[in-house]
Amino acid sequence: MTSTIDPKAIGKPVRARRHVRTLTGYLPEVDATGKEHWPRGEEEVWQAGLRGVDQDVPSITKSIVNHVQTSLARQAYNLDDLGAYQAAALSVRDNLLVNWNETQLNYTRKNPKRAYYLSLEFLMGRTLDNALLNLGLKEQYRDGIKKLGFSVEDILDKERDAALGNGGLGRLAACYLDSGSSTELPLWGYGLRYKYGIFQQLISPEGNQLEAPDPWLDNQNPWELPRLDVTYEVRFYGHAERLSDSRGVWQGGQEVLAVAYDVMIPGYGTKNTNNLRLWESKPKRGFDLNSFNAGNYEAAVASSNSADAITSVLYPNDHTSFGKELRLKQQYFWTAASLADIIRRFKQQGKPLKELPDFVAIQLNDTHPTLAIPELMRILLDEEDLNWEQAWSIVTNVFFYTNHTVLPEALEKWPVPLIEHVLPRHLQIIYDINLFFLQAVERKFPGDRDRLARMSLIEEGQPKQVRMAHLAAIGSRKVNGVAELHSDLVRTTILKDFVEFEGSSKYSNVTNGITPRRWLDQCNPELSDLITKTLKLDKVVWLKDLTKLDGLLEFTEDAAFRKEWAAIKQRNKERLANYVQTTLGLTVRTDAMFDVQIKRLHEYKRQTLNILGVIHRYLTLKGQSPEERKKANPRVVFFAGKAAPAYYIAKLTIRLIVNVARVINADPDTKDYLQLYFLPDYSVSLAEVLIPASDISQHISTAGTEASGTSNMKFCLNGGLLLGTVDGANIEIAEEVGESNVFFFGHLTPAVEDLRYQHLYHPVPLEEKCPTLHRVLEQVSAGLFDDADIYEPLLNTIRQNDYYLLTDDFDSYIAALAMVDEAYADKEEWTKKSIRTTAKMGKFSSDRAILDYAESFWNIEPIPVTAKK
Ligand code: NBG
Repeated sequence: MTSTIDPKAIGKPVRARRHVRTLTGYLPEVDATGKEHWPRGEEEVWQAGLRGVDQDVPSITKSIVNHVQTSLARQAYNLDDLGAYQAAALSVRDNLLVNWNETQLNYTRKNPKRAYYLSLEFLMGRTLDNALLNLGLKEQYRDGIKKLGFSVEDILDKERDAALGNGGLGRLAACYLDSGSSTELPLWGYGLRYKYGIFQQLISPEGNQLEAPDPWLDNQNPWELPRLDVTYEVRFYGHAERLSDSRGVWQGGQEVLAVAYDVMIPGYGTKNTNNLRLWESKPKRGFDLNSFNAGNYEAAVASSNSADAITSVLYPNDHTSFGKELRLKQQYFWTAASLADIIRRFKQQGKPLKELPDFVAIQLNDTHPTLAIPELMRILLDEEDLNWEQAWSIVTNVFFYTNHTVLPEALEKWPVPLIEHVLPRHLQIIYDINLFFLQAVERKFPGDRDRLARMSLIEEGQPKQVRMAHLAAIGSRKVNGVAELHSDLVRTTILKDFVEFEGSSKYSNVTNGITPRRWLDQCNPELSDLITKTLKLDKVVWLKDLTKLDGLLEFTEDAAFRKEWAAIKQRNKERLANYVQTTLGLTVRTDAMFDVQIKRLHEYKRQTLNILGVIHRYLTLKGQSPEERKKANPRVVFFAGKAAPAYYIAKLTIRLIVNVARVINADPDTKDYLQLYFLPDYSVSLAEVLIPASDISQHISTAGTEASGTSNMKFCLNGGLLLGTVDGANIEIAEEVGESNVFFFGHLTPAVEDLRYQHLYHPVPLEEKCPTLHRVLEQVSAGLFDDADIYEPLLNTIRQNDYYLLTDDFDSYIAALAMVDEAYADKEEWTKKSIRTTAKMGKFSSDRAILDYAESFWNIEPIPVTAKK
């Protein structure tokens, strides 16, 4: 034997890679009689070694101690809360994996059609509490952890949020995964394992938002299972050539490795545990050895760095489209790896590819995964040798596309030269799709050139751009919006031509939903218990069929019940006040109405309207005598939310809120009647404290701009009332709970275009149009809250143009706030409204929404693992 290394062999696998049976998707082999035979060793010995889900306190504490001792290599005397959290989490994970394995094996055996949810964002929040709830082990862990000398609350608090998302779109994806497992659907998620999630928001002394990285993986992440053997190679750049019959080849460029990390998604009240597979990028080879040998160390590590960069950060942008190469690479990396994995799983069954749509449905969450369409075409044409018609027919029966916004600035477009550079073969395919598509349009609407230009996948200009929403629409079997109004707007505005061409049945609606497990039972346990007691139902029953909440209606007239209901709200307010005290050192009064607006900062969401309303209230109070003031309804106003780091106006709004808070909270004349807080670093966990504490919450977007909203559902489910515009899911909430239980104001969607036209062509000076708002702006300009000039750019968006219609809606907004005050004065009636609101939220469970997708789109069915618990 010689120890000399052959340089040519460096970096090459020792032997050709063979497909080994280490992946999921295999079944035991059967003998001639059809009986499964044990693959190796003594079956009894194996069986004795296999574990089930721990059920009793002694097994649980044993497992936790075991993890302290082995996984953490610590002892009782050097274990802190974080260590206890980690050990408890690892023991929970063991249980999840037992169910996960069983679920996956069951799917393999039954081989059903499966659905895959492709989302660039999954805003999961914390896992431990949810996993315990879904496993039905909350009480056992509470007892066990106590016996080990820790408190479950302290331990839960040690977990960091998995914040792999920006806002509603990412949180919706997380709710859908929970519901997919809870309804026992064979549904997997595919996403990216960002090393850094959404930034941490800090507020400087001047009130500016500062962004710090979120290194959420700094501590070991117990909720993922690295699958270092599940890897795919993903190519970028290089060159593409066309062959005959629409086929092509793509070679050269850079190859990057995608490595799978699996996150277990337990269902509630079932063993079904689905998978969220997140990809991490890795250099295919750590070093480019040629450069390394030539002494060029920097070039050698450069490609490794660029490969690692792909999954290093979540883009913190929200409702913007931006032509960044790295973002395009993220999108392709993720869709290519996910498709490769899906096709591998399908092919393992030995079925012909034309049957793919019978076994696979892929949901595109917004346009971010649209490259999956040309990528599947590439695989089918170039690798599987299908012809164009065969390939296109498969593609258009596999994909489904959900649109989440009609805002023009958020509709993704990619410059043609960029796609050509990064994905040359895909650009050819996109051009081919476009040609065939436009030829068909031309046949239906001969000579209508404007229509062809409007519908083309390619927008003319310098540079030309690929319109991803058009590609997603024509490449999918169904397209939907996320609330009735929004779906109507999709059909009548951004995709109108497509509806005319393809017919309206392809374009439908699935109103969003939220998981009542996290958004009621976990965040508001007292209310959940009261509901269980009152409905006289097992908790599992109503948490899995939320329409059962309807049964609360008959208790609205029950004074004792109302008292309990109101007392819980009060304790939730105290819990929030306590949070503010411990985190910010500020004392919040809890005998006032809690008024909350929490969401990403964006002009269309109109936090500015809210803060200007607060200033108006402040000025009004200041102008009153102490006697008059005593009649005021005391209010505490909370804001929380992040602004995209480059969104100047949104950041200025934060600054204004923070500085108004500083002045108002220090004013002895008014501070008993009005307090204002901006809570930094909004997150899922913070939402879980804020939402149950709200008396009223604000959802006040310009009509027609908020596709759905999902926090509106969360507040209402927790008995908070809604103050909003006639927009998104607010409308459906009002339909359910009754208009007398919500507070609506503002212009309606059909009026918006005309108002904008008036602003541009027939402007009326603000002092005439809306003197109340004029007075507020004057005070801000005069420097009442900060340096006089700072806010001018923000105020000018209102004075000039006013695209989001603050000047049109301000007066009715103030009137609506007054109605809220008046209604709140009658506490009994308010509590009735609160009960009625919760009672009518059944429609908004994400279980309903996911079943809707399963039945009307994906055509998949529940595949229960075994009998329910
Ligand atoms: C957001 C909408 C919300 C909606 C969520 C989830 C995007 C692009 N859209 O109104 O603005 O609730 O999606 O559907 O993030």
